[in-house]
Amino acid sequence: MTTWIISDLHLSAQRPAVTQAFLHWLQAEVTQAEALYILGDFVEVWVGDDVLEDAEHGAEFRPVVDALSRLSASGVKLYFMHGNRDFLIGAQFAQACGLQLLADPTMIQCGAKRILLSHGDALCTDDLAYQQFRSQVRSTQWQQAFLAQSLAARIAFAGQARSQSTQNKAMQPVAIMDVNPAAVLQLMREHDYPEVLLHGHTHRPDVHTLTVDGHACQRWVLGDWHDTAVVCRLNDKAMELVTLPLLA
Ligand code: LP5
Ligand code: MN
Repeated sequence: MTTWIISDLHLSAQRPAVTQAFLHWLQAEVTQAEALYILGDFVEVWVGDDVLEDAEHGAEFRPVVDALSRLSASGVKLYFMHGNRDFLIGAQFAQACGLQLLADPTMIQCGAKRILLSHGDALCTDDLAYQQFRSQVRSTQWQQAFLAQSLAARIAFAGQARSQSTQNKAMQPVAIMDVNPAAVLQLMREHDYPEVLLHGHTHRPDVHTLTVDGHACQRWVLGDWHDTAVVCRLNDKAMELVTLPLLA
């Protein structure tokens, strides 16, 4: 049986073709699968699960929620890990979709292979401004205060945060926005040298080989869903990155 691992879809009403491609792919491939792991940045921005109940803003997510819920009910196991755009996805969204929320990182086992899953943003330790923002917005206190605000206010804050992030990224060297090699080694060490670390976030799909304290390891990086998507297909015999054509 096949397991699929995806990340960085950035689903939004601004790019309906990507949502359509995702829904089509679920139907064509994932209905036959054992499990689907979504490793964050599933949506472009998430400001709280009450969006689902909002007549204006919830409608765009309904087809996706319904499709995932049907898949889950049919027996496909669905897992979700937060990214830096959707760390506010909570129990209500997870329940509506039939998803199980995962901590970052989470280890899975495929045959003899141990695979450590992560979104990847926590590994970008050279990006000090981002790491400071991350520790602030991942705190329970900050999240409670943010979620207590009106939906309109949260959407406005998210818009400002997106503009500021786009400006910041344009000004800093691209190397800063990749994973830090020492942070990767440390994570592998802490998790007893899994054969594979698999993450998204950087949108730089590739397979890197490395040696950590004498252990042969690999770092697999998923791609985002833009003109194409780069996802991971996994079964007892093979693990591969697969490129999906998205836009006709
Ligand atoms: O996301 P991306 O690819 O542009 O860049 C990320 C890092 N940026 C972020 C910020 C998000 O894009 C913002 C949207 C998240 C919305 C979540 C819910 C609402 C929260 C509202 C918060 C107020 O993750 C970027 C990294 C890059 O990846 C590569 O790794 O470099 O990090 C930064 O740019 C660091 C900045 O410091 C982020 C600053 C955000 C500004 C927040 C204040 C705005 C609110 C103003 C209120 C008066
Ligand atoms: Mn990300």
